[in-house]
Amino acid sequence: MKIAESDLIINPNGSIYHLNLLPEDIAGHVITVGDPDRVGDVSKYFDRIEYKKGKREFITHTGYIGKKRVTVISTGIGTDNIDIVFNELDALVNIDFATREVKKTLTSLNIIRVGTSGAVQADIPMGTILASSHGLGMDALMNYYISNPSVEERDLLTTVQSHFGHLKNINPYLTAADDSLLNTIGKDLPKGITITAPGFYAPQGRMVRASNSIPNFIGLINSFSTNQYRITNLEMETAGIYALAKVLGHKALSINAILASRVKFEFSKEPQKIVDQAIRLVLERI
Ligand code: R1P
Repeated sequence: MKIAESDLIINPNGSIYHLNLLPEDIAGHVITVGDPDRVGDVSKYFDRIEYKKGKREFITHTGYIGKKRVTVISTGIGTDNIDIVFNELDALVNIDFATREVKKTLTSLNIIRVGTSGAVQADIPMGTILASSHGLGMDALMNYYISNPSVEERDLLTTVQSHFGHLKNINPYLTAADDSLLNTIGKDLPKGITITAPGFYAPQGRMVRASNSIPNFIGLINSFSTNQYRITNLEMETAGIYALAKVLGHKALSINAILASRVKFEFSKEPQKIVDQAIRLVLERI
């Protein structure tokens, strides 16, 4: 079935609408970062940079580490941007732009987020590099897609929901990391459920001047635990990445550089160093 020109917008030069990329521009290994400036912090470790492209907050460098071709792309902040980046990355590899039809043989990308995050558990110090075992979304993205959670994902979400109780109109969703990436790139890293918020301030329990509608949100989050899992950290993309990757048939893992402790009320004095350690760890293991 032909995908409409209004649904999949291709620029006059054959590139996809927001990312400004051609199908051949994408490598099988894709690193996503939030901050456009972090793209160069990753690609400076490439042995060779093939090209640099960009539009809006979506900056892309593709190059080689040895013989491995790697793409690094910035998503900007939030799961609304993850919607754009993941649909367009998928279209670049799985839709024939000439016929506007889904290809017969689908490609599954390995997608690794290297992002920053705040810990919600006292025993996770700043400087920790943490792999998200699951993404728990408090945003609305997955209200718009049909997903097919596993029994384990459904059960864990039910347990989370009964812990949280009724939170206004929030409809959480939960997706596991890709097992093979979690057990290779994330093998020896601390792991936990990453909670993804649709904002930085009240949606992450911060109080500056406005009054928050959920009292002691961090306490509610960090008091959740099962025999196997607890919520370890907060950020703004992981749940959308895990859920959309699964819907579209890609593998995803989120690696978090812990820059803040939300329970000790601290922020790192050396954020760049911690992010650099996370970048180098991922590039060595990819
Ligand atoms: C908020 O400051 C941003 O930082 C975190 C959050 O997920 C959000 O995108 O990640 P990045 O540093 O990867 O952007």
